[in-house]
Amino acid sequence: MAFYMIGERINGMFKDIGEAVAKFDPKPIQEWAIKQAEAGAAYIDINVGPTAADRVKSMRWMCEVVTEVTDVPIALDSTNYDAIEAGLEVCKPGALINSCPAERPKIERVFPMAKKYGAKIIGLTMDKSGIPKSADMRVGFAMELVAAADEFGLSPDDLFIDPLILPCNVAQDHAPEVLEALRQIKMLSDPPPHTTLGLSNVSQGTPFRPLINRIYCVMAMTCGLDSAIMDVTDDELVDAIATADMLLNNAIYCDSYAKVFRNR
Ligand code: THG
Repeated sequence: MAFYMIGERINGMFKDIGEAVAKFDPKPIQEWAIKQAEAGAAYIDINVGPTAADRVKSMRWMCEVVTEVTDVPIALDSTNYDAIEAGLEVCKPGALINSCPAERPKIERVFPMAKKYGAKIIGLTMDKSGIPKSADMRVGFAMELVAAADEFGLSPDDLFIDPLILPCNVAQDHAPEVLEALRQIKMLSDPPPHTTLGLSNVSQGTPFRPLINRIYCVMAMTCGLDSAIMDVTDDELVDAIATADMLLNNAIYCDSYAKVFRNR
């Protein structure tokens, strides 16, 4: 089991990217694509952000400009499935759809689309009524998503389950529930689905962001986390992941294991 780092930085919520999307200026987007690829990102997340005028047009354009500068596959981050499909049309097979909740009409739109374009899916452990608190309810939604993958002809390797971490300053009680959900999600099927988190969510609004991200990531890895949408340019976070991966015996020890992880 290798750990997949998903670069979070090409998101219109960041000022430089939001401005680039508004002006259709490819430069900051391509610079961040190259920087995250060099840092070892397995996927580059693309989110047009909250202010994009036309999400379909912006997503297609952002995918095109990223594809021009790197072969690293794209994670299409949107709740607008027309925008995701527009992106898939210009991406190579092997993209990641971010994301689909455990809700029937949405599953019926997204899962066949993944099959058609040879994409993988991040499935969210939530439905119309929002994000549940308990591990048990998160696992229940994960079960529905694992069953849906089988129904639509996708393998567990095509599915990443995201049990949805929230900021610890406002939803502290969710953090241990997410860890327990991760443990159980890894027992739902054999082979199990992948797991992921929007890691930076956990520290939003706190003054100790890198420390909280790094500690929670390692804790979650011991519970079965095998990917994260994260700041791949945070060297201390990447080194912590490389070390945890080695100590979990997922990667063979060598004196330069952290370097090997980054250059893999
Ligand atoms: N699950 C899935 N996808 C996701 C999330 C998730 N995509 C979006 C998000 N959550 C993960 N990506 C980010 C990107 C940035 C930040 C947090 C999560 C972040 N941004 C700064 C902030 O809000 O403070 C912005 C700072 C700035 O403006 O410069 O923290 O959970 N599947």
